[in-house]
Amino acid sequence: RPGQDQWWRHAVIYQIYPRSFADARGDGVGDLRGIASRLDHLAALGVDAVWLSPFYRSPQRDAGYDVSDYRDVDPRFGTLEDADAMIARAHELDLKVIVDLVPNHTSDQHVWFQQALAAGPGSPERSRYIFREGSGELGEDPPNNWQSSFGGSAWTRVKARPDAPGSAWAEDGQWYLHLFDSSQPDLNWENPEVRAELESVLQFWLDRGVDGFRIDVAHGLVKEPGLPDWSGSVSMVTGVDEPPPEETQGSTLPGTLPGHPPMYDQEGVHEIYRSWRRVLENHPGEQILVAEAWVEPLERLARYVRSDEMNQAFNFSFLVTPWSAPRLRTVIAESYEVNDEVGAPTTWVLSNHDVVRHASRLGLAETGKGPNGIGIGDPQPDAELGLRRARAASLLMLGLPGSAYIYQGEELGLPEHTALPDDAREDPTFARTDGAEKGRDGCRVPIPWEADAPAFGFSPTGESWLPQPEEWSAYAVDAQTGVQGSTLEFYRTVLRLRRELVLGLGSSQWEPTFGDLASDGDVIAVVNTAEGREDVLVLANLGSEPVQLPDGWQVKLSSGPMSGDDGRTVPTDTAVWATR
Ligand code: ISL
Repeated sequence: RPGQDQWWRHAVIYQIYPRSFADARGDGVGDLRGIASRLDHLAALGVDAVWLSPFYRSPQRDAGYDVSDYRDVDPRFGTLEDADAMIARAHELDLKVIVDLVPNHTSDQHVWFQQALAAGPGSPERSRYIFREGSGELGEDPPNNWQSSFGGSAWTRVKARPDAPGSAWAEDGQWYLHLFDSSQPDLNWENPEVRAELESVLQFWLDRGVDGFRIDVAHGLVKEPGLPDWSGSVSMVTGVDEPPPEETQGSTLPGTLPGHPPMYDQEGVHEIYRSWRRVLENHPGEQILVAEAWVEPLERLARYVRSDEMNQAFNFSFLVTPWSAPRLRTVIAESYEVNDEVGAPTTWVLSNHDVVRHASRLGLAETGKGPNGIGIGDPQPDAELGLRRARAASLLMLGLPGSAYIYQGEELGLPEHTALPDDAREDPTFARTDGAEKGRDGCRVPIPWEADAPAFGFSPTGESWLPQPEEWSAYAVDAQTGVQGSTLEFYRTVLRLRRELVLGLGSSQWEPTFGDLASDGDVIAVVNTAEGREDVLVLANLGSEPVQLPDGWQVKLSSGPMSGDDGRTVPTDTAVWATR
């Protein structure tokens, strides 16, 4: 089958959030040795690859997305030797390893930023970042009105060094740009030194044997020249209905589009990734680049995925779509359409470390809101409804051709922790919005492994950097193992069948039997077909009425109990795989 040798075209990739996966050393923070010791769980689960959020040296102001040394492991997570051992263990288990690369910004503790502060305005050291004079008569206002994704201005003024009042630092008064926390200064990608350095970091991890990179904020590296004011939204780059003019397609010049945010999705980013793809291609084996880019519409996102650019991009359009059959059908159809054009598979994703876990998100009465900081807490999600829909959504996603991402704990049906005490929260969003946004800690709570152990087996000492809810013993891996109908056993079966049937590699068509239902109603019905194996009907009932499985199809697997005398009725909020 074409592409079968290209593992990433159909891979199921499991996201590990290192600080919350497994803590071998007992300090309450997960680490690389902990990960290595638990990889057999993932092999048994049946995934093809793992992606690890950053474990590099970092002051952890944004949980490691603030890197102070790209070529070292943070002591909280272990050592470079631990990283090597973890990669080796994964490969022994036939699991690929994708690491996170954070090229948009460094930590303010990175030696480059420290040098930039010391060297002062106009220096080559400052030109690795985006320093500007302030506006207003005395430069006392930020250079423009850009807002940080975490709240507040995207600019911070260089402060006087406390031990040297009146020093050159106090005088220079420049501001630096940070699209995220003030501890995450944005790099200047116009500077060739920045480009060379990050390519060398890619090479460093390729040489350590990794199989790919997830590129953080891949749409953010290049900014529109002049840094013009912007008052639109930046949570997802939208509003670009027109493809860019022909002459800017594939050009290396930053393109300016009307209604397009000046800090995201500029044309100039594509040249960077083409260059990276060449770095990967010059390395033996088949490593991949995955774009984390909150870009809509899907046509625009697909421009990151090309044979000479990224291999994949997270399909966040799918993730943010509420529980509505017509809307999901549209996104699914468009996902195939735009990706077919570039000859790449689409991806599917429902949860990650930045969004409310889908077992809770889908249990919210109001489903129209965005994924970040949605009204969790008010009203509280309906846990039972959320889990039922989450299992249905996962069965739908994993039955569709393309690669799929799952986030640690979703295989356990873990909900969002909605009752974290405020003083336990670490996400900078919470402080930067004065608590108006609760932040992303609720999806980052350490994993329960053993129902009866301290910290549910996350850590041998019972420590846990975020408190785990008491009722999580029921979600523990050991409590679900071997239990028929548990979410964990459900995922294991799903992934085994997906592999056996090679569902990731098929092509898809809407099931004609459903006629109007499939095109207008509350049912999503897709037939996943591929030469040399049986067709699989993937059907999800999102409506409030049960529906009958069409004639000629036999149930292979369902996300919840089927009903009807003959077991051929698909209840509401349930999905099913069926074969003829
Ligand atoms: O505002 C956004 C862009 O349009 C965000 O959606 C942004 O793309 C997203 O928050 C990026 O997230 C990633 O980078 C952050 C980090 O905090 C997240 O954990 C990471 O996934 C900064 O490195």
